[in-house]
Amino acid sequence: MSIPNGISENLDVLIVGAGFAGLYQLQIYRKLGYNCKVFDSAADIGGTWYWNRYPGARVDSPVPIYSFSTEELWKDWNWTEKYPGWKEIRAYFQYVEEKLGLKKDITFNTRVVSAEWDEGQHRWTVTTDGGLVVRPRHLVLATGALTVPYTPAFKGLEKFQGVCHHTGRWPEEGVDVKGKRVAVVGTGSSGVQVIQEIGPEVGHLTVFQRTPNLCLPMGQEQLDVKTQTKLKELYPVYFRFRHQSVFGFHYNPYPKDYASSTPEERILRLEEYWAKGGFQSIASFNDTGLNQESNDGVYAFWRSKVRARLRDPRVQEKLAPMVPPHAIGGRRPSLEQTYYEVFNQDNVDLIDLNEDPIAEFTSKGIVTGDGKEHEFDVIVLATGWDSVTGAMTKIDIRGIGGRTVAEKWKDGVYTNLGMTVSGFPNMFFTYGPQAPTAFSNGPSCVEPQGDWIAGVIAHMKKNGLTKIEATPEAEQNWRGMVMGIYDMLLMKKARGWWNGANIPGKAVEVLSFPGGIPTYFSKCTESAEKGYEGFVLS
Ligand code: N01
Repeated sequence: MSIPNGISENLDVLIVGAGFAGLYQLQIYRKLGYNCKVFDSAADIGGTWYWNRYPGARVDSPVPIYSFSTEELWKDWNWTEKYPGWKEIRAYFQYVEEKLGLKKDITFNTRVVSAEWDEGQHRWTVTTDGGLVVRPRHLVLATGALTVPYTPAFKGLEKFQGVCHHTGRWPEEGVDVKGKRVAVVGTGSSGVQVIQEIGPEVGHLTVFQRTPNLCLPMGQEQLDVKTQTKLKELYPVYFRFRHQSVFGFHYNPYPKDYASSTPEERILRLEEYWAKGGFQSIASFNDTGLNQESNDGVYAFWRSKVRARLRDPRVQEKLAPMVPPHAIGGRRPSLEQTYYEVFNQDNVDLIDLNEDPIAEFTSKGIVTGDGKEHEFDVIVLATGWDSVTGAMTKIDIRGIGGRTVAEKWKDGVYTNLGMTVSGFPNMFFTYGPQAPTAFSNGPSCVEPQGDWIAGVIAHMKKNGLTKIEATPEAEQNWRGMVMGIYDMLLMKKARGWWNGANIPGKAVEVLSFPGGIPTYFSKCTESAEKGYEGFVLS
């Protein structure tokens, strides 16, 4: 395929992905005057917000934390909600486009299918599904952590004659569910949001749950321009604090142990933080993720709050069991507003897949283990993603010696600083494995990662260097540190997308850096200040 106008074959940088991470980097390289382009398989900018348009999809990090930190992009922009929905976030991306005019350097509807390292030229040869070939010096994968939808291999799935979509591929024009018989399979964040949104309008809803989601109150607020204008005086502080906060938010957990608090302190602190809403609801103590007794105490508090909202004792036990299904905070909690109330509706059934597994799909619906056929007009597959590594291993990326990333990571992930891989020179990635990713607000992670990557590339340009490669020793050390921290955490006993256990055959291990944003970026800065320690440059 011929190269479209404006794209030269020998790019300085090719970025894959036009979400927060890709756009942030594009504007940096533009300012540096580099020849940089972005490819994205979507038809527009927004990354995850282009694809996730299922009913109820909304962010669960509050604004302005969940936005670009650049003043030009927040000075005149106002949100209507503290946790905006997908339509408003997409409007925000269009506003970013109005301000920065990034689209002229982005090629849409273009999926990168392969990338091969050319050791002679110190360049990547990148090929797209449309046959376009470019040879960038540097390849930046801003492909996102939750990009490749996972649909379990349900028997007979293809036989279903009604409407059936994965949440991550919901049709742009929407699906009419009013008065319909609807099934939702999966109760992760996507499932919770769909259930809460469509519950009041469907004819009948059947929820297929395997593991209860230990949901937290969102604490949604409507925002007005006047309040935001005042708050904007503090925005620079908020954005700087993101990098001092463990999870990239505007707070840190209360700096006291549950274990060493008095019973009265425990209750007062738990109530105080619960009232704040968001993930902060369970940030009332700083040992919840480490100490089983503390975690059990916080769980018991959570359970009492949830049970108080549910009428049916059976449903109480299914959604908020006496025995915790896993440590609270050990899997990603969803933020909800009216999720639990939906289960008090007479037209809502909850099927526990541990008692009644899905046997097969039929033309009319789903047959469960007890032989009963449940008939549906619409089935929503909220069954998650091949997370964190999936978008990278899906591309046929061949490094030195022709080895692919997928082969290298088959039995476990190896990276240096969660942004580079030994054997794959001049390749960087953001919001991927062994970086804060799943344990961080997105923009808080991808902006400083983008700055770090741009810093490396600028250093190389300035010094006439054409190749950078992580050393295997640095990778071993990085992996050792990631696993060492994880070993101390209660979350290691939980199974889900945080550790790859949701995908059959995937190596089960923590996929994100669990040591917090400040530690992570201090390690990245340290490497840079020592002349990119852990890398070989030539
Ligand atoms: O995916 P998930 P998600 N049979 O993997 C079930 C972000 N996000 O798309 O828990 C039956 O969490 C599975 O069951 P179990 C956020 O970071 C953010 O919901 O494995 N069920 C689970 O219930 C989130 O954490 C927002 O037992 C099966 C569900 O499917 C991440 O994306 C909104 C099954 C998958 O849940 C992923 O969330 C949405 C099977 N064979 C998403 N296989 C915001 O609010 C899987 N399941 C910003």
